[in-house]
Amino acid sequence: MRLSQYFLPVLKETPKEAQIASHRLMLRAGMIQQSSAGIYSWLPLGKRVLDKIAAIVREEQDRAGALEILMPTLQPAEIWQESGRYDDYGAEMLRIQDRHKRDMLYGPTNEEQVTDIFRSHVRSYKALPLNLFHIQWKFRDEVRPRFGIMRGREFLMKDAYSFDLDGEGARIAYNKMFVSYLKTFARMGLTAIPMEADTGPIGGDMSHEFIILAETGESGVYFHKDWLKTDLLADINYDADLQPFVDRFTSIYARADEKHDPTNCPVANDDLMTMRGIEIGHIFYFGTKYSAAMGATVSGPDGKNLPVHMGSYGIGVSRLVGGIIEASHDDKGIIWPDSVAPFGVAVVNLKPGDAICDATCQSLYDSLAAAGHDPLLDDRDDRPGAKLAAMDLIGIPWQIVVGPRGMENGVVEVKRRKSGETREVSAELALTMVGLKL
Ligand code: 5CA
Repeated sequence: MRLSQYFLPVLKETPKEAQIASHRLMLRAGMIQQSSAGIYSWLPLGKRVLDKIAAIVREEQDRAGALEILMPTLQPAEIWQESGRYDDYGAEMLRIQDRHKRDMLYGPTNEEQVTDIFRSHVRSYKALPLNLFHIQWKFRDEVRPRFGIMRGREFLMKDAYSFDLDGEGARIAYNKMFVSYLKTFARMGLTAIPMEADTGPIGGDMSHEFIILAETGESGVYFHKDWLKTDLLADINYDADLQPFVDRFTSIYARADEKHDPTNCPVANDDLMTMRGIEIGHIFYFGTKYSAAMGATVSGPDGKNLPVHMGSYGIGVSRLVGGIIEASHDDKGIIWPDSVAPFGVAVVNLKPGDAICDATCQSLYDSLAAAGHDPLLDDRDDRPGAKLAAMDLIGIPWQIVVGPRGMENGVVEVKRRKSGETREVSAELALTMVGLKL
């Protein structure tokens, strides 16, 4: 992508309305624009990051055996009346009437919708286990939308729904999602701690929130200090029994709760960490709550009809954009992990119009593009300082800076955004440094 032909409306001033770093930086880097309270447009740079995050989530859901579908944003009120949640959900639900005066709603979640799909088609336990997911916009009329896309009213969620014959099967499905979440977040450079949590309006018997630690987080979290020492990632095979692996994580005390109850805490005060965190995922096992209410039954091996056991598994895809920035930024701007960076490499031409600079930049750009590295070429006519500051602000992980002085000695400058390290090397070596196999 040539920056001269791109739409990157960066802001020089710090927007006053933004209270936390990720919101400030997303506005300054031209990633989003507010449309109304808690509702945002995604501009080209923001959209690229959102898509990269969604792609990682999708890949890891696939690996864990979940099947992708796409359910609508608008749902009929009837299925929510069947489950009993139409009235319970209250003012958070955006209710709409169509021209025929039919009651509809903009989905805050999809348990009812997916249960309706299931009961229309599945009759026998032989079709189980089944896990269906989608990545779709949700609407919740939050009392206090804030922190930009972090607590929006409209937001992008991955939600998966598992169907099993019994509690034991459901436990296996839950464990698969549990493990896939750890993998998903690790691929984005995040350490997410699974914490026992309340089930809220989704309901159910068992639930874990996946939380990344951040001072600006909205959740109060309590955990044993040993958590900070755990080796979080192990290579895991989904065919194996995942229970011992999951037990290893859940055996160390960690709880997401607004109020800590010291009388009920198994951890001694000296070992307890009290912090704040951002909830980026939440998984639930709720048994037959929806299947029993909505008649989603299958015939078991003995021919008896039984309601299926279900779980639901959410990831805040749009919230993750903010969460990753909270976890990875400095006073100059965003520091994207390579896996979700909007562009993997920026080639910065400090003197567009200079024949040697132009030719070197073009050749670097072509090689990077041919190798699939998502390069961004800053070919704008602007002050060198402003151009370098913009690349740091938008957080490009590798930057290759080409200027007339370096060119006299046949070198370009390679900069790693994360460490700030720079090296003067030949254009060829620069390509190897950013990961090109020459
Ligand atoms: N049906 C279940 C699981 S699929 C569910 O809705 N769970 S949830 O309510 O916990 O939401 C799942 C994830 O969506 C949360 O972990 C959070 O990361 C994200 N999320 C929830 N509310 C918002 C919001 N207002 N803005 C941005 N992200 C949100």
